[in-house]
Amino acid sequence: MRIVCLAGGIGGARFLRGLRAAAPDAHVTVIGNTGDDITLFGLRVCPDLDTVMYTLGGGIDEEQGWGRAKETYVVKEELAAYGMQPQWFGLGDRDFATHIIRTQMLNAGYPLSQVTEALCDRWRPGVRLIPMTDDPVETHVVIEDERGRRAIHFQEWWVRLRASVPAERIVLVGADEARPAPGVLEAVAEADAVILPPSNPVVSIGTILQIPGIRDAVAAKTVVGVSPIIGGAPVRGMADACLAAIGVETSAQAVLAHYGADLIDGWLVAEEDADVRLPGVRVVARPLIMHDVSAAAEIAGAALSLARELM
Ligand code: GDP
Ligand code: FO1
Ligand code: CA
Ligand code: CA
Repeated sequence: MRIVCLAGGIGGARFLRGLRAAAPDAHVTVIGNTGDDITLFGLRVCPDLDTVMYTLGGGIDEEQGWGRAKETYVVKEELAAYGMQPQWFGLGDRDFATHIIRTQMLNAGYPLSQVTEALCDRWRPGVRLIPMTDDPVETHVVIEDERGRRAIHFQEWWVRLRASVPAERIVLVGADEARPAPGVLEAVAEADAVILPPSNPVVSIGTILQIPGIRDAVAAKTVVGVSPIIGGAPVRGMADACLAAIGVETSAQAVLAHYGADLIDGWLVAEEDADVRLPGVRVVARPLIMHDVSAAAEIAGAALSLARELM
């Protein structure tokens, strides 16, 4: 079976690890979010691609959900000692190596998709990981504070401000001119089904769907989504602050309606959300907390069964 998944960071990566366990023989292509990407100290950092790569490759910090296991922060401390800004983003020593290689390859002219493939040669994630686009895009957030109305990088809003200042708008800068990376539309066209893991509906899945051509290609397939919202709240993170910015209530029902029946064929919700309905969509309730790999595998197995039923 050929499956395409769209993925953000933690929610996407943990689901994918479950999917690999539930369907070891499936051919899985992951289209990764690059809207979170940021240039720091001259280095290009791709948090969501790296979270998927490290999680599936066995290098992730399991508790934190991002960054490397057994990480140290000597370079960060030394940069801070020089007064280098920003200091609110925690790049670890092991992680730095990834960004150095990525930046060197990008500067040499390789597209991000080839760079990602090269990095995955080491991590062997067991899936094909492709960035949604090779073109430079970045998610920016319009806020209003004592300094007035301004747009800041998504990471500054998420990490420095912890999404505590309401987002007036969330904009994927560069989206209109961006093209899907080589292989993205081909993988979707060849897929038996597309699965949307429980990634952030706005700044992960929503971002990927904004790259021209991706949403239409995905909607033409059998699509099963897993709700990242359980009982009216995100399982972790601040997805509620992102949903508020686009005027969508934080509920499994509202996220499904936001995606729409033109996109989604099957929707997995938690048992407390079993009353969710949308004409044209088959809704199935299951335990949806990814406590560990086997719980994630159960969820992925349920998503696959639903996809097979709807194919
Ligand atoms: P990020 O890029 O690291 O923020 O990760 P994603 O966008 O891939 O996923 C974030 C979303 O995952 C959040 O909205 C969470 O609610 C959701 N999430 C995290 N863990 C779980 C879980 O165990 N079950 C479900 N259903 N959703 C989860
Ligand atoms: N998240 C934080 O909350 N604080 C950090 O200092 C931080 C550093 C970081 C470094 C590399 C990386 O790949 C991810 C990192 N994250 C950090 C997570 C990440 O920036 C965000 O959670 C996501 O981009 C939101 O999806
Ligand atoms: Ca993300
Ligand atoms: Ca469809």
